[in-house]
Amino acid sequence: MTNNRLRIAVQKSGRLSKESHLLLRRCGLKFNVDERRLITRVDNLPIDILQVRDDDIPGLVMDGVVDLGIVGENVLEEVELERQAANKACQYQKLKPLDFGRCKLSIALPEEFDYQGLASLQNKRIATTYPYLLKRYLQERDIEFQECLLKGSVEVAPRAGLADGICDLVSTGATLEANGLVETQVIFESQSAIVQSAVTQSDEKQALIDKLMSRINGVIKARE
Ligand code: PRT
Ligand code: ZN
Repeated sequence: MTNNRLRIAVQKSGRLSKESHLLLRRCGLKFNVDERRLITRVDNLPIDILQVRDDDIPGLVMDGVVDLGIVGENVLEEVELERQAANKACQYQKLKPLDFGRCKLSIALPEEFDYQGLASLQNKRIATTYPYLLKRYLQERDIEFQECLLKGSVEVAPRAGLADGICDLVSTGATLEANGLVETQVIFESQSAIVQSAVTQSDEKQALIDKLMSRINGVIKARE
């Protein structure tokens, strides 16, 4: 299977989609997105844009299925830790943080929880979509915890009696507040980033990546 066109994976629909498309357009890429299609061809350069779930982007980059990906550092590091644990390829090169999609991954507890520092979390059950990042953080601090893995509705787990607290993404804090939760510990600060596969590129593809990155640097500089 050979492919001479550069492949970039971006989130299909979600918080990072619009900004990802905007950035690529500001770099001079001309394309029309059809959300129903997996692949969007760029009209004026040998580049294909792959539209996928954000969770799939790190793996596609690490397996060398795509050359570049735009994804949140939270998802990137979680998948990296997960693949490390499973002895799967987890190499990639972070080319640049992109200054959008900023958020924190934080531990939050019910208002009535008597929190006296991290030791209060010993053996508590914590609901999260990010078990590896949470485990790394708490293990480094000698705190044992019980897992409650949820891909959605994490913020309602304490009230539903499923967990003592949560570890979830926070931006404005409105979701925590609406659910009677208090942010007690930031464990990871995130923004989106553009990453490159570690699998050897052809010289032509590398030259195109270099050209794209110099344009991205220009776009970001102009914004500052
Ligand atoms: O369908 P797909 O799997 O691609 O999308 P998704 O639903 O998994 O992801 P999406 O679109 O919600 O988020 C994509 C990325 O945006 C995340 O991986 C982060 O890198 C980044 N991001 C930035 C956020 C937030 N801010 C954010 N606030 N992702 C999610 N949230 C959620 C959070 O989980 C919580 O439910 O928003 C809620 C909290 O927001 P506040 O403002 O109330 O604090
Ligand atoms: Zn997702």
